[in-house]
Amino acid sequence: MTTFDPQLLKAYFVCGSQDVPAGQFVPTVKAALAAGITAFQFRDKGQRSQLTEEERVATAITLRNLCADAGVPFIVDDDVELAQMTKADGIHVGQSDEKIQAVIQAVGGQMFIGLSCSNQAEILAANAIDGIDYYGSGPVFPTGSKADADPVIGLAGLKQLVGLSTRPIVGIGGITVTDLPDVIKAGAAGSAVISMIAASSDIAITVGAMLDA
Ligand code: TZP
Ligand code: MG
Repeated sequence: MTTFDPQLLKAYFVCGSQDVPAGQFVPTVKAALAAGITAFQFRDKGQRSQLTEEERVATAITLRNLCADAGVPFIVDDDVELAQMTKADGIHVGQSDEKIQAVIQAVGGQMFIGLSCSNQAEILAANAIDGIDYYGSGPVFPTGSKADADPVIGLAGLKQLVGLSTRPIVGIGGITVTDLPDVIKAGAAGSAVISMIAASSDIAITVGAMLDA
């Protein structure tokens, strides 16, 4: 079990098969790991997923092992069973996913726990719950990667949530290379990104910019 360290939020790659061209999920994550990402979240979901349920589990195991070899925490989005099955280092849930209290009951102490919080009320409610390690807040900017994304909060909104939070926050949503320093200036511990890495023409340079921000 990897203990939680806020530094792992610095260059946080979120990805599923729906985010990359056919057959490119594992190679893209491999390239991101080689480039030095500090965390990987397995988030394979929705109608655009290219995987069957069986392939999804097999791919999760493959990526779990690649992360372990690289010494990078493997985090599962929104699936307690898959997180337990893969002995994930962490799980990330949204406000509308499996209820956070049930997730803490199920896997608290076994893995670290992240919760999406996109407004003041959600941050304040989450602060009062023991057993959460970090918050993911956004979308900071408009995103094309999540159909049901919450309203954009902007850098000012991110800064406000950081001010209210008792826990480290990773910014998410529409973050591009030029935004990275601003996300850190707003007080976030790092950036969580899909397309910045998944659609990058040079993953080593992109991840390098995340680490340097
Ligand atoms: N949660 C809030 S925005 C988002 C998620 C999963 C999508 C982030 O993707 P991108 O491509 O970095 O905007
Ligand atoms: Mg979710």
